[in-house]
Amino acid sequence: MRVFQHVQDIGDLSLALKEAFEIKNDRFKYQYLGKNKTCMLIFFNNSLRTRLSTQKAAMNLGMNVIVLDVNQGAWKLETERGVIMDGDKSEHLLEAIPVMGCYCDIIGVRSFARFENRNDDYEEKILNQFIKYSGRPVFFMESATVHPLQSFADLITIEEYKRNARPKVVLSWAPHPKALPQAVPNSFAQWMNAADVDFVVTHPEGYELDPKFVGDAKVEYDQMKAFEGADFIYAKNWSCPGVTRPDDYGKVISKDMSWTVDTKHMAVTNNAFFMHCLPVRRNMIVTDDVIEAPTSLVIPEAANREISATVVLKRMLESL
Ligand code: AN0
Ligand code: CP
Repeated sequence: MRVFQHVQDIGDLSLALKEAFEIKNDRFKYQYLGKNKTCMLIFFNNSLRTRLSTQKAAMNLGMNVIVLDVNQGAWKLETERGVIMDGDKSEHLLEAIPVMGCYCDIIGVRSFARFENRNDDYEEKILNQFIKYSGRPVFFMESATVHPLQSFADLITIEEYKRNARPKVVLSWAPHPKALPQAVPNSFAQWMNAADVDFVVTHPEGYELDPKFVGDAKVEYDQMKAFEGADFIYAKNWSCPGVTRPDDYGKVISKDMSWTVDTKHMAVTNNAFFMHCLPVRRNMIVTDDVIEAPTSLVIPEAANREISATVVLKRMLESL
């Protein structure tokens, strides 16, 4: 595997899940695979889980790890070609990327949507430059539009906890004070569409996800109706994707607190498990009661980030 961006990159999902459980049973099974190989993790944005779980995954495989927080200690980077660099940016991404590639075998990059221009975000301008100029396999650690390591961990979690062969999985928008990217819901929709689940998306009008990711998944605008009989509730805020309201791309267009997932919402489900990728704002996205209930999977979900990252790095090492 040279790029890990979309669900298709991991190939057959049942094989990927089989490999995930094999690694979960013995996470050091491939501890010699990465000997003398270096994994470089580049962060343009903050992270707790991705930073820690991906380092742990690399260590499980015997790799060396280098982590760079671009905004702390590196030169300020220009990303646009053709700019006269007489401002505060000392280095261009077009030199920085191949330089980074010199010191490692595999690169992971986190670079969120900037919300300046929808096309730039949805064309993955930054990550595509890493793919083109680093000379290394590149895995996405949340880009402008996708967060595949999260969705793979979510799929592993659903597989572990499901109580029937084809569970009903509901992706629900929930309120948040600041504009957040669409990467998590985009990827979650893409992975759920590929998995054997009954998938429903619910959000207020204007929050329609890009068809490239949501495909022909069922969209139900009545949140309570969507929750009926659900086996898994996956809550997440996202800002306006600009599909039905192009001028509002990246904006907060609703803060409707009636969408906060509380016990009243959970009562109409099939005793559903609650999921969220974290970090989560309590009593905005979900109430204390729901996130603290025994049916809350937020911690097992985070734990599975180590597993999804180990599978992805293993696949990349095998293709070096
Ligand atoms: C990010 C987001 O919503 O995409 C990261 C989630 C994994 N969340 C925040 O910035 C709070
Ligand atoms: N879920 C997730 O990716 O968390 P971080 O932003 O802390 O890495």
